[in-house]
Amino acid sequence: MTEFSLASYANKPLAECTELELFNALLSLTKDAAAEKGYNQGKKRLYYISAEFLIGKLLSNNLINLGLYDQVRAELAEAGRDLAELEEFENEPSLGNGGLGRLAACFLDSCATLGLPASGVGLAYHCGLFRQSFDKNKQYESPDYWLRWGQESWMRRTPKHYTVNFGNLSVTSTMYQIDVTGYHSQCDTLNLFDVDTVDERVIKNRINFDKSQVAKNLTLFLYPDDSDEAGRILRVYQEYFMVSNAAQLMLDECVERGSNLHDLADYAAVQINDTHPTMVIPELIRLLGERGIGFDEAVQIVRDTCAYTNHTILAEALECWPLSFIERVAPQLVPIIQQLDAFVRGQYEDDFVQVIDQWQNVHMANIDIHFSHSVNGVAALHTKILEDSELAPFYKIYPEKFNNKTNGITFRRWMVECNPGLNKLVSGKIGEGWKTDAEQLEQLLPLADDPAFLAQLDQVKRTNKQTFAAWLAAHQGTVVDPDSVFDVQSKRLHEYKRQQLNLLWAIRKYQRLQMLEADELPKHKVTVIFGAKAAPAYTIAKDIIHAIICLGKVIEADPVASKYLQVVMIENYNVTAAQHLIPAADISEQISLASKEASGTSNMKFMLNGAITLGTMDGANVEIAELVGEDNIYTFGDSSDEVIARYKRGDYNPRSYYEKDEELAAAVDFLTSDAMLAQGDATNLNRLHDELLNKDWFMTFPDFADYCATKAQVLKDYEDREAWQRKALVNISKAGYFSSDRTIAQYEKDIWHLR
Ligand code: B1H
Repeated sequence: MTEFSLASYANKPLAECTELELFNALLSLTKDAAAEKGYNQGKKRLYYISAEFLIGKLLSNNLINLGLYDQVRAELAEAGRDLAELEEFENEPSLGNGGLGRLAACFLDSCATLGLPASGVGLAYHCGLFRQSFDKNKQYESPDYWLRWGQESWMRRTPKHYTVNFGNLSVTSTMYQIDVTGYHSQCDTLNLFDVDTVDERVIKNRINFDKSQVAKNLTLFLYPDDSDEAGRILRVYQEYFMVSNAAQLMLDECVERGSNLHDLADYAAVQINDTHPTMVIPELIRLLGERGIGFDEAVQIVRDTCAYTNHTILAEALECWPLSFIERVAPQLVPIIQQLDAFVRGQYEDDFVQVIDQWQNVHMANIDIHFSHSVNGVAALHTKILEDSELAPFYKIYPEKFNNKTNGITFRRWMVECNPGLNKLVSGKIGEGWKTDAEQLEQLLPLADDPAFLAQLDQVKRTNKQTFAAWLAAHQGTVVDPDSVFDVQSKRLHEYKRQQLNLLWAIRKYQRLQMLEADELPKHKVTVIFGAKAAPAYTIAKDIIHAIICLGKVIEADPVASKYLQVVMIENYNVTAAQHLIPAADISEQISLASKEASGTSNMKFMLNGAITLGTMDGANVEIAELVGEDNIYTFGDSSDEVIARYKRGDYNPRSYYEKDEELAAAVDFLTSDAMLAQGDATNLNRLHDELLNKDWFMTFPDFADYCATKAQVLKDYEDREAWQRKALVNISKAGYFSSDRTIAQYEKDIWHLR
């Protein structure tokens, strides 16, 4: 084992280095240390293909996983330098939108740690998810140039190039690699493809995107969901570019490892992360054909190799591309997709399961389900809904393909790295074993009756709240009170996630505060903290952000209410912000409309960090509730069965709730009150008001009363600090199930069989 010393990677004394010089020295050091650990290898390899890998900052994560964190920090400190300063300096690679992308990153961490030979395969976006800024209480987007500042060196350019043929042009790709360090284990790699012709100067004149510019645009941007029409075809180009590279890489590597291609499934497992990589199926069939394998056998080989994960039941997220798009982007796939369609038509009559519909649209998920050997949902309830309703006709045909893999998170990033105080407290009691065997956290359970330990837990939370408050003040100049209750909802802004329900609660709370007598005022101030980006073209989501920020200003200006309530919106919420925020949270808001949130993963992160869930029985909340028991979680609202039945009946009328519940009506109407209009824009506020009153597609009104009553109970219970920390302790000790190590072990055992 080499002794790694940072000083030997800098060409001057550490004390005299610029931040860039120090950062680059750290990069070289971690790369060498990773190379020395070596890479997981084996006959069969996993190719996890995903349009998103939301890896977040890598510096501390790599140092921790390589076992170098303490040593490097000490060496820096000796030279009067601070690792935290370099953590700030690093740009976050935001190569994903939200949970789906972050899940892919957690999975790679767990694969490496478990010693599974795995490659992530995706795109080297020049700009990650847009940067969000607020101006006039509204969201603005700007390009995220994460590769500036010398950080490109996390990505190593490799000599691997492939030719990808589009209908109207042919491009040469370059593969870049990022080391995925496992925790005290060997490494895996994340392979990201790019083309050298991409031209960042295109950004200025993007408005008139024209297809002759594909070579300049291809990997420029990560696509935010709900993007505009004009960008949709570029998305198909991206997808084909991604999977063609993935397929070529995989076939090359498998042949190198000894495959004759007929036995491909003994050499490779492909996990298709949502429908974005679906074209890998026809592409593999095509490439196997070029290498002399007949269609029927190729279909069977590909089916044995590929597995598909579904991440959502929202209809608008299920990809469906006009065949004419594919004709333009990858005409060579069209006859194959037509053959797959004919194959299905020959066997099944049901329109629902066809590959190409009567309007010549290609249903990507249908290709995945017919031509892979495994279809999984991401939480128990989600998988059940897929089987019983959403994909029921498929479940009837292929019951053996369906399985559940409840999501997980890596505890190395989501506790060891982001919550050093809790890490120390926990490890001091039960040792370090839980970091790779998360169920060991259960050993904390007996401490539920140890008031001294609960007090220490309280102290850790209090310190984290202070640290977060300092970060927020530096980050955006917002001051929050660490003695208040931190009530947090952070996730992408989407109507189904129902930030608007929380917003209505905050309005109601504000209205009540205005009516209370001095002796009735609450003990603890509540700080409602939101963190959320809205897709640039998602109008109502942006209206909700606008309303939240406006409400924050209204309350701030009120001398009495502002002592008891604050509403804050974090600017540019990303993985980095999450790592600051989650350890500081008291309440974890997981209030999606039941049946709509496939799993959620922030719910797991909050739980692990000792926040108490206030949530609907949706996604993985259901499993959290089962694990911690009803005393240690607050649930409310209609069940998924009730919601699904109400959608089926089609008789939901928000006005009937509005007319029956005066407080609800007052809260809704406050959106367009003079106080709000003085802060905000009438167009946005009126639109949101009307949307809720006339549509409320995600049914906030039926859950409003129960949500308010439950939240009142949460805040009441918060006053008994010891009882509260007991709940927190139970949550932490039961979080082990949600380690992505467990999830990955199940994928390995049930689907991949790499070993
Ligand atoms: C999830 C997406 C998603 N499900 C389309 N689906 C996208 C779909 O850019 N697009 O086109 C981007 C993302 N993301 C999330 O996956 C679920 O909503 C969460 O509930 C789940 O926890 C997460 C990981 O499984």
